[in-house]
Amino acid sequence: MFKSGFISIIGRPNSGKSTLLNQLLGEKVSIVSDKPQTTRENILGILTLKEGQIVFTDTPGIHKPGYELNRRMMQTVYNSLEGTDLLLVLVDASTAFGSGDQYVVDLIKERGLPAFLLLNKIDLIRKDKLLPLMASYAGKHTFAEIVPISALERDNLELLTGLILKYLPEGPAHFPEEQFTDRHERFLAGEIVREKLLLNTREELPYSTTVLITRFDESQPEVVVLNCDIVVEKDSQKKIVIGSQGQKLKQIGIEARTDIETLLGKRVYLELYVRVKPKWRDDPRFLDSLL
Ligand SMILES: Nc1nc2c(ncn2[C@@H]2O[C@H](COP(=O)(O)OP(=O)(O)OP(=O)(O)O)[C@@H](O)[C@H]2O)c(=O)[nH]1
Ligand SMILES: [Mg+2]
Repeated sequence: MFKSGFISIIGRPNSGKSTLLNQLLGEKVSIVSDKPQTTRENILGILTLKEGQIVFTDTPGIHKPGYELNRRMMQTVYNSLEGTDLLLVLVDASTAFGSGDQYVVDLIKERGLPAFLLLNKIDLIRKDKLLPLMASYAGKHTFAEIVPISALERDNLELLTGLILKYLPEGPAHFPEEQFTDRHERFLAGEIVREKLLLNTREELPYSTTVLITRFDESQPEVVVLNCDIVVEKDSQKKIVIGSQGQKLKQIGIEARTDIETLLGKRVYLELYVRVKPKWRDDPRFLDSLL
């Protein structure tokens, strides 16, 4: 009996949702960083096994929206709950339960969807903390399963895949076997630049930058030519991204090019520009243009 279904991965920012998706697929479809609010759009990850096809949706971290960008990110999370067979709710087991986590629990209760609670990052906590933590979550909601995992170290991921298959209905594959995401290479290339930008910046910069691929030229046999705008909100931020003598931008470019070459399996010529667009996070037309 072949099974199939749609599964949303939800949780607070930084809980490890994108790391989990990449590890489950064995492919990098979603960028990861140590800064919260890394993922800004829903990204599908498709896992086809002999027993069935699991279509995961990686979603932005659930947070209180301050800007129009963040309101849209949250809307994206709510959209992902429609037509979902099962939720994977990630929590960071190494941080204390707070009001943000309560908000996530309330959201699940309200929607009434079957949900697994995944206690992630168990590599960071003492073994004897685990059982009390599982018991405390069991008291907050009737989760279908509570599974301790380490997405980073792949702990319990096979067990998790098995449990997911158990809960999925019988059904046909919705995507071809070799397809592992709904996103095209142009989007993934832009995300890679944004990931390197996040990894190389601090404080408010990760939140106030975005990336636009303005040219994706595959017409040459040997090399793909990419032009990319890094958008910031202020001149001072532009200076930081460029760095003294252009060092920071150069570093971001080198790191991004290497990963994009791996993605495309071709040499890449990548040109980065830094552009100031005041208040872009509250500009609906600009935000529309990012999609
Ligand atoms: N130690 C440890 N770190 C982890 C684990 N899973 C994820 N991380 C780290 O946690 C940070 C956040 O990971 P992401 O996968 O970007 O988290 P996310 O939930 O997708 O975050 P947003 O997209 O911002 O909502 C990164 O630094 C990861 O390397 C884990 O199992 N153990
Ligand atoms: Mg993410």
